[in-house]
Amino acid sequence: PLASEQRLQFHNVKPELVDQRREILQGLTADCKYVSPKYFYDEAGCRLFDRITELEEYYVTRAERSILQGAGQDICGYLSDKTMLIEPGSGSCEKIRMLLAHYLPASYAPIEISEYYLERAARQLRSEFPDLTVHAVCADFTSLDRMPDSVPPAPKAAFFPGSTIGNFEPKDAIGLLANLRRMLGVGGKLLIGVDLLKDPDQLHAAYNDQLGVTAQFNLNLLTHIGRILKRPFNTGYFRHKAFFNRALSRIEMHLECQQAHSLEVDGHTLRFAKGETIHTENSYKYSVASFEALASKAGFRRQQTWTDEGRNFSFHCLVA
Ligand code: AVJ
Repeated sequence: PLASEQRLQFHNVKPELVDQRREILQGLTADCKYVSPKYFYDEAGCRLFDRITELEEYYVTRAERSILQGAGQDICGYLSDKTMLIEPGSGSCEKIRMLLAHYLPASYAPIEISEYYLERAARQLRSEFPDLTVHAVCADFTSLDRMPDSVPPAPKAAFFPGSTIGNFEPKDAIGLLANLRRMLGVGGKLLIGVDLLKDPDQLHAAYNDQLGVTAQFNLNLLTHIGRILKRPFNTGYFRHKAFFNRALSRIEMHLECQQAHSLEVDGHTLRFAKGETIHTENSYKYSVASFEALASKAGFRRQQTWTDEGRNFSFHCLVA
């Protein structure tokens, strides 16, 4: 048996600050300003997201949890205990526990951009599952096309819950899935959670909660990128805006500027007009058929699908 410290290894391939700055500035100087939703998740953002998952209106996490609770054993039947289970965007590693209750993979490799989330979650998990080998990878999974060399090679399966895939425009979602398929190899399994298309009022409410936690989560992105850019934003100049875009089958989140102003960053003048928005997130909603079509463009075949009782959420086993 491996010593305890060998059963938890950290692999750091975190993006450089200069690259993050460049990426953010590229979005803020575009005609339609945008920032990638990965910048929601600094320490404060991770905490706010955890609060979102507990909101009355936010059915997503509850619906997926009920699937994993009810069908966990069945789902694990599609996995082999000989594989390394990778999880892109593992966050607090909350959901993997529902699988670990039924089976132990050869190793578990959470991939998370937030060091804060990753460290805490990996240590916590190791203490709860002493027989689990964990390779914690601090990385931006959107630009990871293979595991770091320091991670030992192994046959792989992937766990990608939470409808994180919904954050990506179809062409990027296909690119991301195709990357995963390459990492998994032929016959590799991808267990993926996908939010389902539903009543627009229910969708609207889930991203415009009464307590305003989603608004805080959205505005916190400005605080986070202000820190990266070393140039604080006045969050008071912006307002949370979220709506369902029916034609594109997605929730859009924006930060709407309430007062014209400009900001000097790294020799760029960022001008914000009143009413102009920074697009911070898309959250695509699929049917089982539309998701199957997307996955097949990335070379995956749908093997099995589970949904919750309210048919709010879907969980699929795809095969590479
Ligand atoms: C983590 C991307 C699935 O799109 O519902 C929650 C993020 N944004 N409330 C989602 C989110 C606003 C969430 N995902």
